[in-house]
Amino acid sequence: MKRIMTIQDVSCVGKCSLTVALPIISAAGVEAGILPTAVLSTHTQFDKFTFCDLTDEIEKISDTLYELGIGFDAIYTGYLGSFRQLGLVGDFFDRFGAGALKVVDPVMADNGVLYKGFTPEFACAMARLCEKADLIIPNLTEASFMLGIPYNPNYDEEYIKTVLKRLTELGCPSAAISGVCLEDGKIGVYYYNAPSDRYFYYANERLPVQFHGTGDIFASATVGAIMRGRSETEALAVAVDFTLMCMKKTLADPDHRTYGVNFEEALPYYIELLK
Ligand code: PXL
Repeated sequence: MKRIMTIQDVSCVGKCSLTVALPIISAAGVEAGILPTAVLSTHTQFDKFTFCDLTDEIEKISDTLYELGIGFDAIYTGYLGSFRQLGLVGDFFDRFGAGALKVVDPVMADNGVLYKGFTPEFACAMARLCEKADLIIPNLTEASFMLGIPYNPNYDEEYIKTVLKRLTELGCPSAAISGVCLEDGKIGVYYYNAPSDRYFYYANERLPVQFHGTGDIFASATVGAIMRGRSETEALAVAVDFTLMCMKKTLADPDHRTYGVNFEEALPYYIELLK
Protein backbone atom coordinates (compact mmCIF):
# COMPACT_ATOMS: atom_id res chain seq x y z
CA MET A 1 0.00 0.00 0.00
CA LYS A 2 1.29 3.46 -0.91
CA ARG A 3 1.84 5.93 1.89
CA ILE A 4 1.61 9.68 1.57
CA MET A 5 2.19 12.55 3.95
CA THR A 6 -0.15 15.50 3.82
CA ILE A 7 0.82 18.74 5.53
CA GLN A 8 -1.96 21.22 6.34
CA ASP A 9 -4.15 22.43 9.22
CA VAL A 10 -6.86 20.73 11.21
CA SER A 11 -10.01 22.82 11.16
CA CYS A 12 -12.16 21.06 13.76
CA VAL A 13 -15.37 21.97 11.93
CA GLY A 14 -15.50 23.23 8.37
CA LYS A 15 -14.81 20.31 6.01
CA CYS A 16 -11.48 21.45 4.62
CA SER A 17 -7.80 20.64 4.75
CA LEU A 18 -7.00 17.53 6.82
CA THR A 19 -10.61 16.61 7.63
CA VAL A 20 -11.11 16.27 3.87
CA ALA A 21 -7.69 14.97 2.76
CA LEU A 22 -7.56 12.15 5.30
CA PRO A 23 -10.90 10.49 4.42
CA ILE A 24 -10.50 10.96 0.67
CA ILE A 25 -6.97 9.59 0.50
CA SER A 26 -7.92 6.71 2.82
CA ALA A 27 -10.92 5.93 0.58
CA ALA A 28 -8.50 5.70 -2.34
CA GLY A 29 -6.85 2.81 -0.49
CA VAL A 30 -3.76 4.83 0.31
CA GLU A 31 -2.24 5.29 3.77
CA ALA A 32 -2.53 8.93 4.74
CA GLY A 33 0.09 10.24 7.16
CA ILE A 34 -0.78 13.68 8.44
CA LEU A 35 1.35 16.52 9.69
CA PRO A 36 -1.00 19.09 11.23
CA THR A 37 0.37 22.63 10.99
CA ALA A 38 -2.26 24.27 13.20
CA VAL A 39 -5.52 23.48 14.97
CA LEU A 40 -8.39 25.89 14.32
CA SER A 41 -11.91 25.69 15.74
CA THR A 42 -13.15 26.23 12.18
CA HIS A 43 -11.57 27.44 8.95
CA THR A 44 -11.01 31.17 8.60
CA GLN A 45 -14.19 31.93 6.64
CA PHE A 46 -16.24 31.76 9.86
CA ASP A 47 -16.90 34.97 11.83
CA LYS A 48 -14.65 33.83 14.68
CA PHE A 49 -12.16 31.03 15.17
CA THR A 50 -9.33 29.90 17.43
CA PHE A 51 -5.87 29.26 16.00
CA CYS A 52 -3.24 27.13 17.71
CA ASP A 53 -0.01 27.23 15.76
CA LEU A 54 1.91 23.93 15.59
CA THR A 55 4.90 25.19 13.62
CA ASP A 56 7.29 24.25 16.44
CA GLU A 57 6.17 20.61 16.11
CA ILE A 58 6.99 20.31 12.39
CA GLU A 59 10.74 19.94 12.75
CA LYS A 60 10.45 17.57 15.73
CA ILE A 61 7.99 15.34 13.88
CA SER A 62 10.13 15.44 10.75
CA ASP A 63 13.31 14.55 12.68
CA THR A 64 11.65 11.64 14.44
CA LEU A 65 10.05 10.19 11.31
CA TYR A 66 13.42 10.49 9.57
CA GLU A 67 15.26 8.73 12.41
CA LEU A 68 12.69 5.92 12.20
CA GLY A 69 13.47 5.53 8.51
CA ILE A 70 9.90 6.27 7.43
CA GLY A 71 9.44 7.35 3.80
CA PHE A 72 6.56 8.50 1.62
CA ASP A 73 5.36 7.87 -1.93
CA ALA A 74 3.95 11.38 -2.06
CA ILE A 75 4.02 14.57 -0.02
CA TYR A 76 1.01 16.81 -0.48
CA THR A 77 0.72 20.27 1.05
CA GLY A 78 -2.37 22.45 1.40
CA TYR A 79 -3.16 25.49 3.56
CA LEU A 80 0.04 26.74 5.22
CA GLY A 81 -0.19 29.69 7.55
CA SER A 82 3.21 31.38 7.85
CA PHE A 83 6.51 32.09 6.13
CA ARG A 84 8.26 29.88 8.67
CA GLN A 85 5.95 26.99 7.80
CA LEU A 86 6.77 27.41 4.12
CA GLY A 87 10.47 27.12 4.96
CA LEU A 88 9.96 24.04 7.12
CA VAL A 89 7.84 22.37 4.47
CA GLY A 90 10.59 23.11 1.94
CA ASP A 91 13.03 21.36 4.30
CA PHE A 92 10.59 18.43 4.57
CA PHE A 93 10.57 18.17 0.75
CA ASP A 94 14.38 18.20 0.72
CA ARG A 95 14.57 15.49 3.34
CA PHE A 96 11.78 13.12 2.24
CA GLY A 97 11.24 14.20 -1.36
CA ALA A 98 13.64 11.97 -3.29
CA GLY A 99 11.44 9.32 -4.90
CA ALA A 100 8.25 10.94 -3.61
CA LEU A 101 5.73 12.85 -5.72
CA LYS A 102 5.60 16.37 -4.33
CA VAL A 103 2.24 18.10 -4.80
CA VAL A 104 1.61 21.68 -3.69
CA ASP A 105 -1.90 23.07 -3.52
CA PRO A 106 -1.05 26.72 -2.76
CA VAL A 107 -4.24 27.38 -0.78
CA MET A 108 -4.52 31.11 -0.08
CA ALA A 109 -7.09 32.81 -2.29
CA ASP A 110 -10.19 32.56 -4.49
CA ASN A 111 -12.35 34.76 -6.71
CA GLY A 112 -9.61 37.38 -7.03
CA VAL A 113 -9.02 37.87 -3.29
CA LEU A 114 -6.58 36.51 -0.71
CA TYR A 115 -8.02 34.66 2.29
CA LYS A 116 -7.77 36.38 5.69
CA GLY A 117 -4.20 36.74 6.91
CA PHE A 118 -2.42 36.29 3.56
CA THR A 119 -0.39 38.93 1.71
CA PRO A 120 1.10 39.24 -1.80
CA GLU A 121 4.52 38.66 -0.17
CA PHE A 122 3.27 35.32 1.19
CA ALA A 123 2.16 34.38 -2.33
CA CYS A 124 5.72 35.06 -3.56
CA ALA A 125 7.11 32.80 -0.83
CA MET A 126 4.55 30.10 -1.77
CA ALA A 127 5.79 30.41 -5.37
CA ARG A 128 9.27 29.54 -4.12
CA LEU A 129 7.91 26.37 -2.46
CA CYS A 130 6.32 25.46 -5.83
CA GLU A 131 9.86 25.38 -7.24
CA LYS A 132 10.41 22.16 -5.28
CA ALA A 133 7.14 20.50 -6.36
CA ASP A 134 6.43 18.01 -9.14
CA LEU A 135 2.83 19.16 -9.55
CA ILE A 136 1.08 22.30 -8.34
CA ILE A 137 -2.70 22.80 -8.32
CA PRO A 138 -3.65 26.46 -7.83
CA ASN A 139 -6.88 28.13 -8.87
CA LEU A 140 -6.48 31.14 -11.17
CA THR A 141 -6.48 33.61 -8.26
CA GLU A 142 -3.65 31.77 -6.51
CA ALA A 143 -1.74 31.41 -9.78
CA SER A 144 -2.06 35.16 -10.42
CA PHE A 145 -0.84 36.12 -6.94
CA MET A 146 2.11 33.73 -7.20
CA LEU A 147 3.10 35.16 -10.59
CA GLY A 148 2.49 38.76 -9.46
CA ILE A 149 0.03 39.42 -12.30
CA PRO A 150 -3.48 40.92 -12.03
CA TYR A 151 -6.35 38.45 -11.63
CA ASN A 152 -8.15 38.31 -14.98
CA PRO A 153 -11.60 36.68 -14.71
CA ASN A 154 -12.28 37.30 -18.42
CA TYR A 155 -9.69 34.81 -19.59
CA ASP A 156 -9.63 32.70 -22.72
CA GLU A 157 -7.84 29.44 -23.48
CA GLU A 158 -4.65 31.15 -24.69
CA TYR A 159 -4.47 33.14 -21.46
CA ILE A 160 -4.77 30.00 -19.32
CA LYS A 161 -2.06 28.29 -21.38
CA THR A 162 0.26 31.26 -20.90
CA VAL A 163 -0.34 31.29 -17.14
CA LEU A 164 0.31 27.54 -16.95
CA LYS A 165 3.60 27.88 -18.81
CA ARG A 166 4.67 30.67 -16.47
CA LEU A 167 3.72 28.53 -13.45
CA THR A 168 6.03 25.74 -14.61
CA GLU A 169 8.78 28.36 -15.01
CA LEU A 170 8.64 28.62 -11.20
CA GLY A 171 10.50 25.29 -11.37
CA CYS A 172 7.87 22.52 -11.22
CA PRO A 173 7.43 20.24 -14.26
CA SER A 174 3.61 20.13 -14.06
CA ALA A 175 0.97 22.70 -13.18
CA ALA A 176 -2.82 22.45 -13.21
CA ILE A 177 -5.30 25.30 -12.79
CA SER A 178 -8.56 24.20 -11.19
CA GLY A 179 -11.96 25.84 -11.65
CA VAL A 180 -11.39 26.79 -15.29
CA CYS A 181 -14.52 27.75 -17.28
CA LEU A 182 -13.98 27.93 -21.03
CA GLU A 183 -17.34 26.70 -22.30
CA ASP A 184 -20.87 27.62 -21.26
CA GLY A 185 -22.13 25.32 -18.52
CA LYS A 186 -18.78 23.61 -17.97
CA ILE A 187 -16.00 23.82 -15.39
CA GLY A 188 -12.81 21.83 -15.13
CA VAL A 189 -9.05 21.74 -15.09
CA TYR A 190 -6.31 22.85 -17.48
CA TYR A 191 -2.90 21.20 -17.12
CA TYR A 192 0.55 21.66 -18.59
CA ASN A 193 3.59 19.41 -18.42
CA ALA A 194 6.69 21.38 -19.34
CA PRO A 195 9.16 18.57 -20.15
CA SER A 196 6.78 17.11 -22.78
CA ASP A 197 5.31 20.55 -23.71
CA ARG A 198 1.84 18.93 -23.53
CA TYR A 199 -1.43 20.49 -22.40
CA PHE A 200 -4.53 18.70 -21.15
CA TYR A 201 -8.02 20.04 -20.55
CA TYR A 202 -10.99 18.27 -19.00
CA ALA A 203 -14.30 19.77 -17.92
CA ASN A 204 -17.68 18.55 -16.71
CA GLU A 205 -20.99 20.15 -15.81
CA ARG A 206 -20.87 23.54 -14.05
CA LEU A 207 -23.49 23.93 -11.33
CA PRO A 208 -24.77 27.45 -10.57
CA VAL A 209 -23.31 27.42 -7.03
CA GLN A 210 -19.95 27.74 -5.29
CA PHE A 211 -19.07 25.92 -2.09
CA HIS A 212 -16.12 26.33 0.22
CA GLY A 213 -13.63 23.47 0.40
CA THR A 214 -13.95 22.13 -3.13
CA GLY A 215 -10.32 23.02 -3.87
CA ASP A 216 -9.13 20.79 -1.02
CA ILE A 217 -11.38 17.98 -2.24
CA PHE A 218 -10.07 18.38 -5.78
CA ALA A 219 -6.40 18.26 -4.75
CA SER A 220 -6.92 15.32 -2.35
CA ALA A 221 -8.79 13.30 -4.99
CA THR A 222 -6.00 14.00 -7.48
CA VAL A 223 -3.29 12.80 -5.10
CA GLY A 224 -5.29 9.67 -4.19
CA ALA A 225 -5.83 8.79 -7.85
CA ILE A 226 -2.17 9.28 -8.79
CA MET A 227 -1.21 7.01 -5.90
CA ARG A 228 -3.63 4.45 -7.31
CA GLY A 229 -1.65 4.39 -10.56
CA ARG A 230 -3.49 6.98 -12.63
CA SER A 231 -1.43 9.40 -14.71
CA GLU A 232 -1.54 13.03 -13.62
CA THR A 233 -4.06 13.85 -16.36
CA GLU A 234 -6.27 10.83 -15.60
CA ALA A 235 -6.19 11.71 -11.92
CA LEU A 236 -7.20 15.32 -12.59
CA ALA A 237 -10.17 14.11 -14.65
CA VAL A 238 -11.21 11.78 -11.79
CA ALA A 239 -10.97 14.76 -9.42
CA VAL A 240 -13.19 16.92 -11.67
CA ASP A 241 -15.88 14.21 -11.79
CA PHE A 242 -15.66 13.50 -8.05
CA THR A 243 -15.84 17.19 -7.10
CA LEU A 244 -18.95 17.58 -9.27
CA MET A 245 -20.54 14.58 -7.55
CA CYS A 246 -19.72 16.11 -4.13
CA MET A 247 -21.53 19.29 -5.16
CA LYS A 248 -24.52 17.36 -6.53
CA LYS A 249 -24.81 15.42 -3.25
CA THR A 250 -24.68 18.73 -1.36
CA LEU A 251 -27.44 20.29 -3.44
CA ALA A 252 -29.58 17.18 -3.06
CA ASP A 253 -29.42 17.47 0.73
CA PRO A 254 -31.99 19.98 2.01
CA ASP A 255 -30.04 20.20 5.31
CA HIS A 256 -26.66 20.79 3.71
CA ARG A 257 -24.10 22.86 5.59
CA THR A 258 -23.21 26.28 4.31
CA TYR A 259 -19.49 25.76 4.97
CA GLY A 260 -18.55 22.66 2.99
CA VAL A 261 -19.74 19.97 0.62
CA ASN A 262 -21.14 16.48 1.22
CA PHE A 263 -18.02 14.72 -0.01
CA GLU A 264 -18.81 11.88 2.39
CA GLU A 265 -21.80 10.74 0.33
CA ALA A 266 -19.76 10.90 -2.87
CA LEU A 267 -16.92 8.69 -1.60
CA PRO A 268 -18.47 5.46 -3.01
CA TYR A 269 -18.44 7.14 -6.45
CA TYR A 270 -14.75 8.07 -6.03
CA ILE A 271 -13.91 4.49 -5.09
CA GLU A 272 -15.83 3.31 -8.19
CA LEU A 273 -13.87 5.75 -10.40
CA LEU A 274 -10.63 4.26 -9.09
CA LYS A 275 -11.58 0.62 -9.86
O1 PXL B 1 -10.21 25.31 2.29
C1 PXL B 1 -9.05 26.03 2.42
C2 PXL B 1 -8.73 26.38 3.84
C3 PXL B 1 -8.04 25.47 4.62
N1 PXL B 1 -7.73 25.73 5.90
C4 PXL B 1 -8.11 26.89 6.48
C5 PXL B 1 -8.81 27.85 5.75
C6 PXL B 1 -9.11 27.59 4.40
C7 PXL B 1 -9.81 28.59 3.62
O2 PXL B 1 -10.27 29.60 4.07
O3 PXL B 1 -9.18 28.98 6.35
C8 PXL B 1 -7.76 27.16 7.91
